[in-house]
Amino acid sequence: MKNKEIALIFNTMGQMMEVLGENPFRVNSYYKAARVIDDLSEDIEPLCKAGRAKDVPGIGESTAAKIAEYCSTGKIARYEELKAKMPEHLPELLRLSGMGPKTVAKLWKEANITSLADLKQAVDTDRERLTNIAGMGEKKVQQIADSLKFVQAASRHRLGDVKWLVDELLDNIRHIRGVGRVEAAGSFRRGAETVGDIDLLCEAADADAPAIIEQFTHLPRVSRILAQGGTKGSVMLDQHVQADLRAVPGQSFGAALAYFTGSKAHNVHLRERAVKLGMRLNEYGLYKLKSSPTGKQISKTSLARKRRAEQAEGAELETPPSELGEQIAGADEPGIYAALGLPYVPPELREDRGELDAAERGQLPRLVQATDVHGDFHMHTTLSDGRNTIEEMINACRALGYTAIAITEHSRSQHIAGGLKPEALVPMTKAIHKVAQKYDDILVLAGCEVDILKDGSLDYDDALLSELDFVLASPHAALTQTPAEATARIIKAIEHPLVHAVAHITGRIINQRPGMEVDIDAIAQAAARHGVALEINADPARLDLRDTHARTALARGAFLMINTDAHSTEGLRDSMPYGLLTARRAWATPDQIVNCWPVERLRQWLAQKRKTLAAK
Ligand code: DGT
Ligand code: CA
Ligand code: CA
Ligand code: ZN
Repeated sequence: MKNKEIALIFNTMGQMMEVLGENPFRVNSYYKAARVIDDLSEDIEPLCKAGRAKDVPGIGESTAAKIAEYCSTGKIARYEELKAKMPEHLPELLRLSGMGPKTVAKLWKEANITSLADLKQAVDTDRERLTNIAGMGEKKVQQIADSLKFVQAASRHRLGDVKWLVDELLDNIRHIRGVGRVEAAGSFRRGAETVGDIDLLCEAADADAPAIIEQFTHLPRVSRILAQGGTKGSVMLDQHVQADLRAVPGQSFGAALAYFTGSKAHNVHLRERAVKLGMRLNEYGLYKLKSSPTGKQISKTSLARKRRAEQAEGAELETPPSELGEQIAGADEPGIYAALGLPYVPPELREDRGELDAAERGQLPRLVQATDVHGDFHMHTTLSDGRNTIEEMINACRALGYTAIAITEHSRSQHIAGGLKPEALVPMTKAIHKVAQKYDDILVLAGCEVDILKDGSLDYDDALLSELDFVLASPHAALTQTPAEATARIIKAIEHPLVHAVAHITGRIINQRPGMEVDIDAIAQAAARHGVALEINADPARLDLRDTHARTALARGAFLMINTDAHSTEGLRDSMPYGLLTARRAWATPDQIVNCWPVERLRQWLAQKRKTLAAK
């Protein structure tokens, strides 16, 4: 779905027009279009193709035409025009919080500051240049300095924000002549919650590589070529994300994929293992070392010297080190692990967190996978702030093959999110059960996402909570507590006899707010003791518990739940993969995840706290 990216472009165009001092009325029509597109639950692209985009309130003929232009060509001429009217990097400044278009215009016109780099330099070395600008005092400059720091710290991209971009690039590359296998590597492939840049790999004959790289550097989304060689291209995309493509021959594809998937620390240990076995591993393949003329193998020190020399010239070697000996693996990844005497290590585990030792001992976990998931226990409907009805959500879950779900509306304190007043709770339960009765292939729990208040108490009283089939407790406000306060707050909720699970424990939003710091070990122990499940929130902006927290939770014997927190039927489907990646990065097996349990086991677990449900 391109809604988000299109909305972002319209918003940026509005800002650029404002920087250029264009007619405020026209500027506002761009902002309005951006909001409408962002809020639209339908996919704008097919709507546009069917000529119906202009029927959406807030989208006029000319906006619809621009959307159509974008969908068919990947560009909007008006946007390109605006870009041409200002310094290339000026729009970067708009990403700073508290930096409106008017300030950007002043920085540009009055102080000749045209990029984040210029601004940083002025903040660091020449603040007078800024305070000389009309209406810009010391306080404003300090504010700019602070938000500059945050933007720099948040220069990594959320996995969910780049996924569509990676998919599109892979598809583009797959269609270039001479390309064989294509994969994304790097932190993206490892399923990390954020990625620094996108690493792509394609299989190609040496002779085809330069033309492939040439086409890659001229893809429609490329805003700038950072580097271009015969086998490697590096570009900046319109979305301010860097992407690198390397073309490698088939017999090296697996070795290159392993190398560029990383992590660096995992690679280092894998290479050490190769050396111990008298082999040599690099991005071209796995080689059995040749004996030197004296009959001895190439010494470790000469290998180390060679490796240092390679690192000095960067990760890219122009010629394979054929003098090393016979290549024994490298065409595919499993072949490399096998030749090193190891089972295949899934990319999500390659963080140097003990995976090679576990592999060697034959103790890698049987990681949870998409087909293991039969449920989702955190979702909202039109009863609070969701976009779809109870029935639509149930049917979307049935279409996903789920056998158990929970509908969990917000509680009283979340009035902006449509939190339910106490008297609305029992009618809600009845409404959910009434719809659920129609379907005997799915267990639908009438639940609630009850706020954990500041002091750890819950937002409804016990009598009311005991009317529900399922209680999910989560913190939403007062997220700046100290670690001790936050930990005590969460543990108090875990100890509450009516709570089944605790959701998004820290309340963080990646790149937006840090959330609470908690003692995850203490929380995990409490959860294990009370049979309370801890949620991995699958929303790619949250992923809270994060991977390392989730792993601690499992180590302490707590169960996990992967929940989408969906506010629409699309959310059910689109978010789950990110929660799964996080669970895999936590080494989770299906047995440890409530979503994967047979309905009988789920009922038993719920019944520990709700004897009535077992009887139903
Ligand atoms: P990122 O982009 O910061 O999210 O993290 P990665 O893991 O994608 O790192 P990146 O893009 O710098 O490099 C991709 C992979 O290439 C990395 O995971 C391991 C490999 N790699 C890159 N440079 C080196 C190096 O100097 N030595 C070794 N052993 N591996 C490297
Ligand atoms: Ca990367
Ligand atoms: Ca990279
Ligand atoms: Zn929620």
